[in-house]
Amino acid sequence: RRCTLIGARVHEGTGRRGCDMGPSAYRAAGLHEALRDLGLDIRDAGDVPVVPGAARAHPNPAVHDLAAFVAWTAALAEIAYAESKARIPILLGGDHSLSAGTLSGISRRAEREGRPLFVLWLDAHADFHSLDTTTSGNLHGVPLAYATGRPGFAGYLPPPVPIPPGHVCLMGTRSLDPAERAALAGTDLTVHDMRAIDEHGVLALLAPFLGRVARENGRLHVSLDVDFLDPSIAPGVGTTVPGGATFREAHLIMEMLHDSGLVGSLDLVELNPFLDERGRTAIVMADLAASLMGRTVLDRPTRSY
Ligand code: DIR
Ligand code: MN
Ligand code: MN
Ligand code: MN
Repeated sequence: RRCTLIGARVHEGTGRRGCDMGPSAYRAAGLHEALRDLGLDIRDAGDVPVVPGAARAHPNPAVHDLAAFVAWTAALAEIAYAESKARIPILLGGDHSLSAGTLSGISRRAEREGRPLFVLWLDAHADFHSLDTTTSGNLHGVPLAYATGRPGFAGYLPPPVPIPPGHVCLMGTRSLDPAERAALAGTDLTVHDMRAIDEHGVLALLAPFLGRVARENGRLHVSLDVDFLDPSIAPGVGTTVPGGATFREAHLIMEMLHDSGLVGSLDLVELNPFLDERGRTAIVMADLAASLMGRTVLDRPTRSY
């Protein structure tokens, strides 16, 4: 299998500085070497150069750094589309606003392949605001709404090939704003909140979704936000929320994803090295990526769900 690491030093989508150091931290944590040691053909494309255009205003006064968001989305959509033709792009963030770009590029690729695109969103949050509903104005809170074609982006970003909300599965959810909760209620997105993980475990929740992606010959995109994890194991993120996934819950998800053979692209987002403790969050995230790409303790027969 072949993958490409793509650094996306976007930080404008959050309220705190430091996410722009994410790609360097993953490299320092040995992500490239860990994947190479799995026998993967791995290429580092370096950091995508993006220069935001002139500032853009929005009727919602909370919205900030819209010009940066527009520029990053366009640039990352291009590279995600190109790199997903024959390789697995791994986006090294950078805040979660970058996923608006990844998902645009990958959904265009999936359409071109004639395959349905499915998305697994591992996050404490739903990132389901539109430009009109965000109250923080932090655009890391909007990428999933944009990619699923919700209204509220016209005139600012090009319309993406919309991902059907029914093809999206959220896991780890534990912080929703009222407008997101209302918007989610009107869709058929699958939301497995932390309570569902407590009650059923990740295996029982994830297996049916992977089974469906396999049956429909889908392409799967995984977006892993650092705050999916419990802050006790992953402190290096600007929006920690208590009660997150454990180390083993997260690894089991990655191991199942590897076994499924379905993952075609991956975002590692929201790492803030400035808030991290001696790189430990970067190392946890790099280890999770290695699990997803096939690192195991024992060899097991490939499993289908
Ligand atoms: C909140 C927080 N829903 C917002 N979102 C975060 O600002 O829109 N997403 N932290 O990762
Ligand atoms: Mn997020
Ligand atoms: Mn989050
Ligand atoms: Mn369908």
